[in-house]
Amino acid sequence: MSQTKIAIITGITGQDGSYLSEFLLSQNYEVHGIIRRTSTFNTDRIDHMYVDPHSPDAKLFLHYGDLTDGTTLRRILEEVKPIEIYNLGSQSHVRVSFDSPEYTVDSVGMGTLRLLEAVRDYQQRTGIEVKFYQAGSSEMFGKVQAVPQSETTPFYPRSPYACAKVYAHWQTINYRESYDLFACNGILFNHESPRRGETFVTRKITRAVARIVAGQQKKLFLGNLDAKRDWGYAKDYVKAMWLMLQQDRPDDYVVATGETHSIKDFLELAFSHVNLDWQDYVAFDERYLRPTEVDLLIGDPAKSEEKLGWKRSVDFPGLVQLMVNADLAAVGISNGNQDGSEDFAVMNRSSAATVD
Ligand code: NAP
Ligand code: F7E
Repeated sequence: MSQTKIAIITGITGQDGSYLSEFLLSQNYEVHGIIRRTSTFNTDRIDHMYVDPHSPDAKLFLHYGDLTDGTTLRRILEEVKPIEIYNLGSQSHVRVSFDSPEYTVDSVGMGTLRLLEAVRDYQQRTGIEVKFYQAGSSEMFGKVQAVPQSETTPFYPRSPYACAKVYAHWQTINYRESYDLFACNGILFNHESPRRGETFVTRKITRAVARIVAGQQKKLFLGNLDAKRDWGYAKDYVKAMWLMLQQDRPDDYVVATGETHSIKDFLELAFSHVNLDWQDYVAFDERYLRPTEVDLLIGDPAKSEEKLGWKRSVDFPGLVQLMVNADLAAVGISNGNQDGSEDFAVMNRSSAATVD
């Protein structure tokens, strides 16, 4: 009988953590997620997968922990004995990282170091290999030094978040080279979905479109509309994380679509999907500007496509449509297109408050 494959995911309650859990469960893994204790439930995105741990069918287990708490990370590693760790936990909002730089750097930078140290000690003591995935970001390219950006493009981070991700990136490489860890950096460009946090620009737009159609919102306040991003579908991107850990040798990979679009392009597609003109609804608010902006991101996915056999399944218009459709479903409007409807079941929480 083959041994159960066990994985730990930090950040399991986030967008990517939820899709990765679904994917690993579909590959017959036992999945252990690290969650933060909060005064209200923060498990909406994973509740549909959760089975009472007393049941013999349980394959998803949750442990309280935090990337700022190294002792607990070590304890969970010792208890769970994983073969793979996916480090997705982070304060991931770039604008917020300017407001809370110390906490951002602690969770993103030091958090990664704490986890790497735990893996190093566990592996050296037991001789058991634990493969490690680090959730790197296209934000590390910041003020871009080449177009498109690939694995060899120099970093120029432009936020506390991006600086911390660069630190985590190099620590991951350093642990690979110093201690022979199977540690990989995914350099993932923006990836979105109906499960995207409501304060990231894509979801803020698609949620506003649905609420405007439903008569629940009149205006959408945004910052810089000229920035360009390489946007893909999150469900596609978590497969690339897993593929990296299935290779013979650890390495670093860019995951992207190879296309770039502005916020205006996204607005145009999202509003026209419901026959509205975005210019009638969008207003400027300077509080959404950042002290330093990342103007243009476009990734070169050639290495991932060639070495991992990875390919995106959803194009830019398809992504916008499935996000708008899921948010329409969340306010009780069906436009006949079921794209994204399975995510409506997961994200059925249309708060009365306008979140921005
Ligand atoms: P997300 O939706 O913001 O989820 C972040 C997760 O990290 C949540 O589960 C959150 O828990 C958890 N977390 C936050 N602080 C933590 C801490 N101190 N200790 C432990 N867990 C903590 O982010 P995502 O979009 O899924 O992204 C996943 C990872 O990829 C992140 O590291 C992000 O920086 C990185 N990344 C994302 C993108 C993208 O476009 N989505 C691109 C490149 C890289 P709560 O639910 O309790 O808040
Ligand atoms: O901003 C502009 C904003 O917050 C995109 C994270 O997952 O991807 C994400 O970071 C652009 C920026 O994502 C608003 O100025 C305009 O130029 O959706 P975002 P991000 O900063 O690209 C990377 C890859 C990550 O790693 C991060 O974790 O949109 N923008 N008006 C706005 N952005 C927001 N949030 N809100 C606005 O009102």
